[in-house]
Amino acid sequence: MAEFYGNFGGLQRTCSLLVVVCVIHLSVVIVFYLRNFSTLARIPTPVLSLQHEPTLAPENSTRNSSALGTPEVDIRQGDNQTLQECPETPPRLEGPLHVDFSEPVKLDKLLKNPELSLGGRYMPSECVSQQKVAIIIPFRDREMHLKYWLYYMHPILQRQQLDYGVFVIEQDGDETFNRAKLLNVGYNEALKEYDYNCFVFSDVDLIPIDDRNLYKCYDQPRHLSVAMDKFGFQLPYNQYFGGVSSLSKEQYLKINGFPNNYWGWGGEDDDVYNRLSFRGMTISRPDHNIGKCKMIRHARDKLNQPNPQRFTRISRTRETMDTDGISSLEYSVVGWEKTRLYTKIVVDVGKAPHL
Ligand code: UDH
Ligand code: MN
Repeated sequence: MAEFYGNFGGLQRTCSLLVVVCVIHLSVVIVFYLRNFSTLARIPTPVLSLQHEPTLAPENSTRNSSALGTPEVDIRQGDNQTLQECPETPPRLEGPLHVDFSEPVKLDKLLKNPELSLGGRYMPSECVSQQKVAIIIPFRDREMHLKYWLYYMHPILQRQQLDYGVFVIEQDGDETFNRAKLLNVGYNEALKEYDYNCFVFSDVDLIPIDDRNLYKCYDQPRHLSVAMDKFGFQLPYNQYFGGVSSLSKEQYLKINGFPNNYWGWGGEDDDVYNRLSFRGMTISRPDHNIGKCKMIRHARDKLNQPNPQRFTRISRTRETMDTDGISSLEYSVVGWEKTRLYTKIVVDVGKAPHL
């Protein structure tokens, strides 16, 4: 009997110990849960803020708080490191740049840049970008131009603290070139990769010569290449929207994307301009000095002769825009290539219908 009570006492002690351990465990779990919950609740939601045109605020001006007055943080870097939203004016911009196409350039240093990841992806490690920017380049047989573009643009885009990816959309085959359709393909393919909310459409041969020309989206569609050297650093005409432009996802969808039926050179950018104005939007542009850019000199490509239909097509944008665009886009992907500097997607976009 004594032995039984002795054993019973031992059992009671073990049980009490077990209960104490359980209570401690539960408390630790609850404390951890509450801590994580309050951290998660502070992660900024990835919405595109297009409310403010950036003003050239003094350098190093930072936006430390969100609209609610609480600091915006990201726990991407680990438990102890929190990140602020990137400032409206990136602090490391240099202003006017030296851009020269007479000397060949080497990409070896860029290719070793540990901050670039496969597919030409970058996000600043020092802050959380306000937008996710897909840069779309229509492309065929311009390897040398692409090399210059990558050489000059990656450092600029990084100084601009953008969360970006570079998509080179190459038209396969020998049919007439179709720039706007390639841009639609780029929009569609980029969204399969990441939750992009801003799209910059750039010719492969255009480089800004001032890094204050931010490759991001604004509260109105943005024309970025406003003062090209080939037009004597002037806008050729007020409605000009060619070269480099940016549209938020919302702005792009509002116009049903770009037209798919402009084969050959010219007119597609004017069609896009018409679409924007028919949907009540206006064009946002950088200051003339900041918007200066250089185009690599080149001859007209053999398979991109001026499109004789362009004038009639431009005059019919209002009737065609709802049925011709991202809603009617058809193509097939022929191949892929991902390097540290870009994602290249080779596509069959079909051919111009014979008249
Ligand atoms: N593009 C290609 N491959 C082509 C055609 C066009 O990659 O075969 C892309 C490229 O991104 C290019 C863009 O489409 O930058 C626009 O085409 P473009 O550069 O030919 O257009 P741009 O208005 O040139 O610059 C017009 C011809 C200039 C001839 C001047 C002769 N003095
Ligand atoms: Mn060109």
